[in-house]
Amino acid sequence: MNDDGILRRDILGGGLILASSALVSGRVQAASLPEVPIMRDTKMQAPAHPTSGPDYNPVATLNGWSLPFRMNGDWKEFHLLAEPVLREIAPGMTAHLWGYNGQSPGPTIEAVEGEKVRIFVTNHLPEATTIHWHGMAVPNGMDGVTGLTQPGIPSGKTYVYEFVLQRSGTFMYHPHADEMVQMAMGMMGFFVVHPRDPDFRRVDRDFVFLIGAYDIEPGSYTPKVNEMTDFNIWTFNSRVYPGIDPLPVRQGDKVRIRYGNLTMTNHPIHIHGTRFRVTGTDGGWVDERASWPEAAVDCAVGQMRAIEFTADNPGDWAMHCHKAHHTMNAMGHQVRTYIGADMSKTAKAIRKIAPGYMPMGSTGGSEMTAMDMPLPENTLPMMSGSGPFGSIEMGGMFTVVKIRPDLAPGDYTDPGWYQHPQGTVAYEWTGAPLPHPPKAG
Ligand SMILES: [Cu+2]
Repeated sequence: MNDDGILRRDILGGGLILASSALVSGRVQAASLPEVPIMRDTKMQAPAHPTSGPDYNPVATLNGWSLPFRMNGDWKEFHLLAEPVLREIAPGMTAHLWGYNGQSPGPTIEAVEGEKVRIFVTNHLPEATTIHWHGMAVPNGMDGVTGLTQPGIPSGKTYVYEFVLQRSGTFMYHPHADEMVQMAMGMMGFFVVHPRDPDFRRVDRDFVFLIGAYDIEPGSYTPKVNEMTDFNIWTFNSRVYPGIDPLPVRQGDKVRIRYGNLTMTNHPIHIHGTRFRVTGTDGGWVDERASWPEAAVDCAVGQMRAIEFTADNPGDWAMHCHKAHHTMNAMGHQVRTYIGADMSKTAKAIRKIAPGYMPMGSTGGSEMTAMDMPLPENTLPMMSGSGPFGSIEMGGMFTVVKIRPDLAPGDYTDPGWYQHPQGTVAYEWTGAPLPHPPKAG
């Protein structure tokens, strides 16, 4: 118990996170606040089946976790703590964000269609906040819009939201209070309402993540909250590649991936090596006969998409936003293009007045990854991450779906790099070359 009267409990990574649901239950506790579970581990916590309340197939949150709950009679009770957090964006860079229960985004809330939920929200931010339950049919006074449906929750106070989950699907939560600032600081989370019948649209693995964007100047720690278009940190769950968890999948598994977009622009999410079907939106499940095939699907601002596929093709398959600038970290967009230009004389002249000056690649951008340029404190190279064949030349919204025949059911540990069967990797032509190879530079 802290001096503010709130019981916090740090949940250690790797544990069974729903264990606390059994800790406190029954009407005896009706008058007390549920404890506030806190997570600081940045690795995905393996999905844990509920030990109380109705059964469901839990989701896996990339670089995140699901919020433990307690049953109080037939009410499922959660406690969200809005607070400043430290979020490692990727090894080498940490940001000062605002979030919930130790992290940005906040923990995923999971419950079941028809359940009564009671969500305590304590505000430890320096200003008022609320929570809006995006996409959910709640009583109007539970909708969380400051001034319209409730007063803002003042700093230091706790408000209670109570509603019945009307339909299953994929939802989000975020503040509707000083929205531009609070969302630019990372306040958001997923709310998954599972179907009453656990066999309805059942899959073997169900991943969730939120798409976010920040403008954090190299060398600084806090996002510039007034930025409208020129962001430099493009994230899945407030992480960038190579800090984003891979998605380990067992060959033959039915896989669902759900994502929501709370940035200022749209993000076409693309997965290599498979085609998937779009099976859900903010509006609910897409009727199976109406779901449509895609290999990339755009997610507009304030939308969610659920996609599904059968993992029949083993390998390491890239999954990324298809906007090329969104798979880069901390890049300056004012840099001039010198492809095809001989910059050696110019660079020499400029170095006389600006020692260390280096023009951006005259053979393209890849040489930037090889150049190990000195970086200011607390930032990341534009592109990084090395794979079995060298630099992956990616950052930002990029990760890998790792489909393996030998993965155990329910095993979410990173299986390492794919071992390609002999004769299945692109190879160099060693016969007679073209007579005039292109000249570099
Ligand atoms: Cu994007």
